[in-house]
Amino acid sequence: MPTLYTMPGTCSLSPNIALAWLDAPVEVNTMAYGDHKKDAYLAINDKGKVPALRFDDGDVLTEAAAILAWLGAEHGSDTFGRDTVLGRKEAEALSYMTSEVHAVYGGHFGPQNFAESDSAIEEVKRKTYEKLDGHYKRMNDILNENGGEWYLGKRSFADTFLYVLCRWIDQTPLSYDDYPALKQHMSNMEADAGVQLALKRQKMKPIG
Ligand SMILES: N[C@@H](CCC(=O)N[C@@H](CS)C(=O)NCC(=O)O)C(=O)O
Repeated sequence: MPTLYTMPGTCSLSPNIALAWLDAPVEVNTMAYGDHKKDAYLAINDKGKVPALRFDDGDVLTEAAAILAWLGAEHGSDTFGRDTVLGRKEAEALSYMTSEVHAVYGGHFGPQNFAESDSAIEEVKRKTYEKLDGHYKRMNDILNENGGEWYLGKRSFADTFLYVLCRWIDQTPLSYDDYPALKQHMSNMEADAGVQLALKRQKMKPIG
């Protein structure tokens, strides 16, 4: 059986929720924070990041959007990863969330990777929160335009990654009050049995 490697608090929660929704035969290995930089895991994913999906033959798939695409193709029904309008929009949303929105969080989690002096680091952080605010407003609008329950109007893997991104708002100076549809989406997700199972497997608690 393939193994999904996760760590508490991380974006690997997204494929973990997807596994729960599909009831897919994949084992979840939740590592302690720090194990992702140890030799045993670096031999699996030399990027030292989660998620990673290791297959029985030793092949490893990294990148959340790619893992979700594989899950949809291998274990999904008509709503996950198929060539429908929803499937196309799901791929678009996941690319946007992982490569645009998640990437901006580099300026929050590691501003020292972008600047050296204290004042420059402060500037990086200020610009990071400005950019994130723009992304959250855009996602809040999209959610509203699609009826407010699911990001694309119907449940998709985009909801799993949106939930991860919304949890992180809590760690920034941004306020949930500015994104009411996203706040409601978080509560809806936390009422879902699959989300609750994934949180438990990843040693995390609901926050909405
Ligand atoms: N582009 C990757 C990003 C993966 C990533 O940044 N994972 C974070 C957790 S959300 C991580 O493992 N960080 C640990 C580190 O960089 O030390 C993806 O979409 O899967």
